[in-house]
Amino acid sequence: RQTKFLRNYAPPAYLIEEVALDVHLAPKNARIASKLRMRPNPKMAPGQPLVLDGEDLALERVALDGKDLSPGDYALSDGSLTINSVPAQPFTLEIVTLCDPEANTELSGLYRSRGTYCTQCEPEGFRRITYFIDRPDALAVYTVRIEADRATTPVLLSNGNLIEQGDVAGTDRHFAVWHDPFPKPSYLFALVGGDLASVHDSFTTASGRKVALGIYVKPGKEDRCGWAMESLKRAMRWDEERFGLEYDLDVFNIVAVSDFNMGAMENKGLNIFNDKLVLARPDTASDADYHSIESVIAHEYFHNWTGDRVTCRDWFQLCLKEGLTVFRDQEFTSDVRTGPVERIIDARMLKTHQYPEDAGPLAHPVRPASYIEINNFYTSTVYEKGAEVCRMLQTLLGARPFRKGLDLYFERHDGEAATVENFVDAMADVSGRDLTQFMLWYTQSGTPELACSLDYDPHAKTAKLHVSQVVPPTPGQTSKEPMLIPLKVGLIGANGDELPLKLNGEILTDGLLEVTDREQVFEFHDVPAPPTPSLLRDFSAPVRLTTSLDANQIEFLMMHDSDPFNRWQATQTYAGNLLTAAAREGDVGRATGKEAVRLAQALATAARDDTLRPAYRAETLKLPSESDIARELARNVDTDAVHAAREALRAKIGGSIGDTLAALYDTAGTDAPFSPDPQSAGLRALRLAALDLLAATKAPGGARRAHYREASNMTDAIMALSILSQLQSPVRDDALAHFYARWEDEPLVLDKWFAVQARATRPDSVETVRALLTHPKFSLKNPNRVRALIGSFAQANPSGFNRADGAGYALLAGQALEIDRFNPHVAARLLGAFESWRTLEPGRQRHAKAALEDLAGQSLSTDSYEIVTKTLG
Ligand code: BAL
Ligand code: ZN
Repeated sequence: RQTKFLRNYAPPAYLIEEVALDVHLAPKNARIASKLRMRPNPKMAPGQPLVLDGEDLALERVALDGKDLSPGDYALSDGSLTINSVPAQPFTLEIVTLCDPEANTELSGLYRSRGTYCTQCEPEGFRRITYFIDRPDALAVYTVRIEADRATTPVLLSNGNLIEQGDVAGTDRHFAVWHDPFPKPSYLFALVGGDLASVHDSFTTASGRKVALGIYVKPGKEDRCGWAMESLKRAMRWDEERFGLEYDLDVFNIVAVSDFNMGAMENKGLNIFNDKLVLARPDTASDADYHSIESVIAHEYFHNWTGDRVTCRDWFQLCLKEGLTVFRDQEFTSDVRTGPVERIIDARMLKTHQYPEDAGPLAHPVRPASYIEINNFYTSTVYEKGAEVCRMLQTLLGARPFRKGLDLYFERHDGEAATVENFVDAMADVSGRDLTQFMLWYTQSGTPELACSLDYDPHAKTAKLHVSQVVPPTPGQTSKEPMLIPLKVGLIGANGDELPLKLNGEILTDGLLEVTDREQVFEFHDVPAPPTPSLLRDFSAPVRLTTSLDANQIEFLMMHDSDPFNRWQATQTYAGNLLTAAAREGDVGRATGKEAVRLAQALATAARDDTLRPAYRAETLKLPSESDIARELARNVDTDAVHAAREALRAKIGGSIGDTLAALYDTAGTDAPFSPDPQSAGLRALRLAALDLLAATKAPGGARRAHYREASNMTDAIMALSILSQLQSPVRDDALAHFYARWEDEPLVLDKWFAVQARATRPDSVETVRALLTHPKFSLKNPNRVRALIGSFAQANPSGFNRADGAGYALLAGQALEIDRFNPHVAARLLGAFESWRTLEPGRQRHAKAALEDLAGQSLSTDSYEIVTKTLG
């Protein structure tokens, strides 16, 4: 269990220029013959041993320049093959290995599930296919011949373009040869073999290249590929228009598989997807699924440039491709949907997942300086905070210079493995800015805390904005430097008008302030009357903002802020203040007084406002989640008190503005036929947000309005089912039984059935989940099912998971331990649910700590060991 450090980076001693793989697929013993054209790296000291990574492989043959090596010429260890003496000139290395795809339950490397062979090589899976220099800065050109049984495995795919295919004479086998002309690291290698159906389309790039597009799925699922294909074509066009980036091969294939550790994988020219993020039909997929499919299809496609054409030098630079690509997919989704709504969704996601990570024992910088197991660093910090860092660069530089910076980055590093410094240098060079301080966003962990207050001087007609920043200590980083924080602001007059921002004799047209010091004052001039400040507009930086605004000012912003993000944020802040007070004091009355009625009235006004998009109005109706409240409380959290406070406020609002909510639920978009487009989805979201509040009331019209049986699409059905599943009533049991009977043979839909029950906040939710673990349709081996049941329980049922007697922790720990024996990646991710245990009240802390200590005493994979020991701290 070695810790790897960024500071110890050294280039590889040998380079691989060309790879020829000959892969003979067989369920139990796949045979992989590789022929590598190699040479010593001229930048490194000569004469070093050649060390190749390898894991779970049976070695059959090693030959150097055509001559077989004997075991005395090399050393085999657990994780490597070392050849002590290789030529100082270019040489050819041939290696033949065997692996067992069916026994590969880690789902890393080459595996076979449900009859389909597929690969997952990021980050270090290629070494489970053949011995190799399995690191991202070893780029090579690949030619891959795949051979398999023709009847059971008719489809053979790999990266790049298909150059040859045919039958193996005199046998029942066939082959295909794929060539990828673009040098790539091994983590982007992919191979698929199976009995798959496909749908095809084409896309002509701006410069006229006709690209054949294919989506491969299990036979019978072809009718669920339309949305993914449309999303792909939208993404391809958008990347040309927005960033001038065209696709570069003749083929772009996507394969959907049912057993996959990740969401999807950006292998060059052959993206492999978790089928959850491809397959959609109105009766099987919800609007949330359509949204995810669109954005992940785009994300993986965008990696073709940010990740594949320019890759990462080492895994410490993971944010270079992931943060940037998330930023790009967010921009895409924002353009093809409702921009402000997407900003809200992204900010909420960051606050829900990344802020707790940044505040807990697993905190790490966007570019980590060390790791034990890189699989544990595919985190919200690397991805979502990494995306915010790119967004801040765009905000600080402006959209055009940012685009120029990106152009320069591609010009300089196309075909290379790059670093964060390379990216930021390109931005600095095009803008002429010194971005040294900005680099702290990549190296300092923790969410900066920004405190703002405004002083108005009626005589001088000035408004002074006092800003102070603190970056809290995090594991391994006790003292921090002040950051460069883009702070977008506005001043709003009493009548709701925006006031001009006069600062240092100039008008600040974009409202952008740059905070650079621990304490700073910005003095605005010619301010005619006391304004209300609107701060951190458009969520211009991933910080925690505290202000001196009182409830009246926040209410004013709920009504008048012209910045849609902040107008929404004002509602959240107002509700959040009520909820945290109620939860902290264990007094639901704090959440149901006259301020709650004022909030309800403001929500009703927004919900009825036809000038606002329905999707935006829906977001406004959603109260802060239980995890939002727990995060704001930060210590001594009693999850039952949090739940009680939120339920009380929901019921109060549902009761206070029931007529408005009922009118919205009964009318908004009900007569239109189903379409997954953003406008239609927005109308459904508004209806369902209204239903959610109505259902909280104990009145007869409450939960019974959830008309599960009348639902004509999955969005309505799953919302109704999730409301009914909270009840203690035969209505719940009937609905769940009906759903099961209808969908028991559709794995992705059945996942929803498991998830809905795991999320339902009921006193017996631990017992419900335990019972479902023994359900015949449950399997620990399928990551989607595990995430649906155990993951939903641990991540989306705060009061069930954190039950005061510790039963939820014991459940998670026991299941994760079992999974850890065969799939460490999935187990370690589940264990991330313990990350906020120190914020809980003492009783729950004791139980969580005991569960973690018990785990720490077990024999764990490296993945889980790192999470458990760091979480214990
Ligand atoms: N590279 C792993 C999957 C993704 O983030 O695209
Ligand atoms: Zn990605």
